[in-house]
Amino acid sequence: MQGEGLDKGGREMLVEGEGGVFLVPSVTDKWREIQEFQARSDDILIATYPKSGTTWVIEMVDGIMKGGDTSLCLQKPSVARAPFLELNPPKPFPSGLEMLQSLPSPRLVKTHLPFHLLPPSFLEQNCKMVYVARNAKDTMVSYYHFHRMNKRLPEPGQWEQFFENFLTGKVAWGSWFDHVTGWWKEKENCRMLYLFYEDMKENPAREISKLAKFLGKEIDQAGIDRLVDHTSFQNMQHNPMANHSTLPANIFDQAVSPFMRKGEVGDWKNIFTVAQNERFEEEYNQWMSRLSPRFRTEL
Ligand code: PPS
Repeated sequence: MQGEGLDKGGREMLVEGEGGVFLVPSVTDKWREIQEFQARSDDILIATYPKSGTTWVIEMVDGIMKGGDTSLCLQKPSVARAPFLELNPPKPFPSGLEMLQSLPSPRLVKTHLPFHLLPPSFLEQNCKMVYVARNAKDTMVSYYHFHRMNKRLPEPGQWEQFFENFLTGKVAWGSWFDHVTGWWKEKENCRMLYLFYEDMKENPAREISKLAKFLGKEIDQAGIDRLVDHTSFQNMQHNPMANHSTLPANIFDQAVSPFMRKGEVGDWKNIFTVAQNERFEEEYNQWMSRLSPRFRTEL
């Protein structure tokens, strides 16, 4: 994806992909290859809606898979330890598919795809899947700032415009509502651990223990303590192997907004107006039902 589907500033434009889900052309151009991806039975899929704690949970899972030896997590950037399945950046950067091909097992695979658009081999191979969901209000704010700094994503416009686009699913990877409920509905039908960002914030040691159990790894208390420390916001913020500072500014302009921005629950209160909050609640109640996952927007 070098020139087509880009706006004048070199940002990708939104396109309607499979099943009406909005994506970016660099992803839809590779759709067949993505769908034909051959998962291995010991792959661990880490799935999220964008800005829900992906990088954070990758660091936890990687540390657990390395037996709690966090020094081993410092050898490569996050994107090389858990390649992003559908990422297809301009050359010379390798695509997620290329990176995954050369990665030894057991691989960590990152995706933002909705459950129904997963390559079928993940289910055929009965892979373990970790899904992290974050409350929509904080996700929306984080995604807005990410659009400002990620020079490949579509132009976000003013906050008011982005707010509407997010609520109506007109953002890359589609509707937050469809995403979190789509994965939730499937959690008993496959080997999935469904986690919440807010729970990770509240008690990271508890969530790391849950992850270790799910992944079949025994980590002693000292290992859990090390992982809690290694994956704290402050430490990840200063860790070049986790904070994406290895990417050039023409992709992630961290001077506009750092990737590790605030890492809080409830930051939405600093930007939502009263009217936006009412509009949000109205939309939320239409989409979410008694059977949907429950979210906390403050701790
Ligand atoms: S991406 O681009 O979709 O993969 O982004 P993702 O990693 O899912 O989400 C980025 C947000 O997660 C926050 N983050 C953390 N919060 C708390 N603790 C830790 N350790 C942590 N690591 C990342 C990050 O700051 C982004 O949220 P905001 O609200 O923008 O700060």
